[in-house]
Amino acid sequence: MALQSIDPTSTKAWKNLRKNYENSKGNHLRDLFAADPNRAIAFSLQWNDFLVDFSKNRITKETLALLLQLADEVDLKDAVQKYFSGDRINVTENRAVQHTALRAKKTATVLVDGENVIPEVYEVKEHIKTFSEAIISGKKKGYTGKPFTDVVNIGIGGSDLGPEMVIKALQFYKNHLKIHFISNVDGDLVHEVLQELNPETTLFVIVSKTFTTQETLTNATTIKKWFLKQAQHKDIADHFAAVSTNTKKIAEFGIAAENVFPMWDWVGGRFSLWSAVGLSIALAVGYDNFDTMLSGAQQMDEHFRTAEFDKNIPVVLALLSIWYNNFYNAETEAIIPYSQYLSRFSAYLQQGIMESNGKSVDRSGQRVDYQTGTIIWGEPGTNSQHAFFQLIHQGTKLIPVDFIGFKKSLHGDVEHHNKLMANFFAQTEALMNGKTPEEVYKELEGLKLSEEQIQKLLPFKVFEGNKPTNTILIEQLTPKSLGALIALYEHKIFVQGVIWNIFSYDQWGVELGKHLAGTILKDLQNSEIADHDGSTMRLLQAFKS
Ligand code: G6Q
Repeated sequence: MALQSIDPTSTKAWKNLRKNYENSKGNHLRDLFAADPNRAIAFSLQWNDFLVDFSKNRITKETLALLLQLADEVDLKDAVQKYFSGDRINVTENRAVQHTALRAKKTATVLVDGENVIPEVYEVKEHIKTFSEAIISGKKKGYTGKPFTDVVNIGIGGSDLGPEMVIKALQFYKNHLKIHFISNVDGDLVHEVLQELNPETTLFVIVSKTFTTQETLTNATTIKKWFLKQAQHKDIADHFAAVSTNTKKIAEFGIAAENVFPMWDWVGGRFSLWSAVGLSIALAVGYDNFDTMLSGAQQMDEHFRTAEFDKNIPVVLALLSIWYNNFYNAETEAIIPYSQYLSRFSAYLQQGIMESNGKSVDRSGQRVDYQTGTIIWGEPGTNSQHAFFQLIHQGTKLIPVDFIGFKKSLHGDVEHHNKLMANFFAQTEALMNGKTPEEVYKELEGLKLSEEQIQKLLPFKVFEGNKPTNTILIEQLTPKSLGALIALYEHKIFVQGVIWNIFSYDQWGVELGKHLAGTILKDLQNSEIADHDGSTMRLLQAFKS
């Protein structure tokens, strides 16, 4: 069954949230903390080894109660049930949304169109295991009898960003295989990567759910030609694997049947790293680590599915995001992990969040008259402190930030880790407290500046503070905690989509891009240019001249 269509702005909660916003927008977080010493306890959640502190948000208990009421009024409970039970909630593509089935326990039953998909999921997992173990151990060899040293993942968007992010995130757990990513159709990238490779010892994994994506097929074809300069056609069977729903096209490409990994149309590209799309992850860190990551996600699924909404991390974080997006008119959200391993995490979530919730038509087909999807951006701390944090501290825009940090580092260098985490805590504290004119005055007085100098400098050194942050403090970056962290944001996306009354699992904007280039490519290849607007015409002529 499809999700219900309820306009969130028609709910009682929405109207009361508006009032709550008007009454509370003048509050300063500093005062809220002074008024309630237990605020950090009331507004935090402990789940397994995750501590989520959301007390540094511009909310009162009443705000949170109203946000939770909003979730009830749009019947989030019903939506969650449909999300997990294989209903075709991706209505515009007429598909179920079952990436959670990919990490479900073997004993689970997940029905898609009346059929339990779990046995098939586990069959593919077994294939990922045997294949990756044979490559890692050197049992499976290249066409000249040498073990593999390099793996190239050829895919784009959802068939690239997830595996790339996770392999960076789990670098500590990596084995000897060097993993490369070719996504962009930019030939300079392909040729740069190929220069580093020896065809005798390289495995190519072509990942494309549809196996029709121009970028991926172009890159795969270029690579195949390069490979065949040294190897024979029959050697393709040892060196190429493919992940796709389109088995016919894979066969046409010449991939051996035993190297074909199926995918399902009930898994969206941006949620597919848990499937065989994550084959390069299993190759990089070993199947057991890949599977542990899945089990971390499964635990988060369980939490999301069963925890009461006021104790439910994805629900609470989604509601807070809606609070700023729809009441404070904040347009962007930053995600700042204090771990260099998570350097691609924000870019990965950028796709997940912006592709899913970047919609302006509601589930009844009407244009919405309220804001939906937030703009996501971010880079790891502490580097970002030395770059764009200035704007978060003193700019004119309100930017809620998620700070993600770990209690223990992986290499165990306590001195470094304490310095890293001192910055982590200091930033959220400073963003909240700011610096008052009185404090700045005292500071400048201490520097023995004249009264005139103090008055001149003072306005520039004041920090308003009151900048909202969530702190997600996790024990350590492990395959398990990473799996749970990714799943947390996946469910946050779902909750926001439900409340905004939009369809989160289609991506017509991406599909548009897949077709647009075709016409112009003809203009570039042919001598004649078809009719275009004046600007495009002039640019095409300049390009061809
Ligand atoms: C993801 C999107 C998109 C997709 C790529 C690659 O949710 O649909 O990013 O993953 O366009 O598509 P293929 O895997 O079909 O090549």
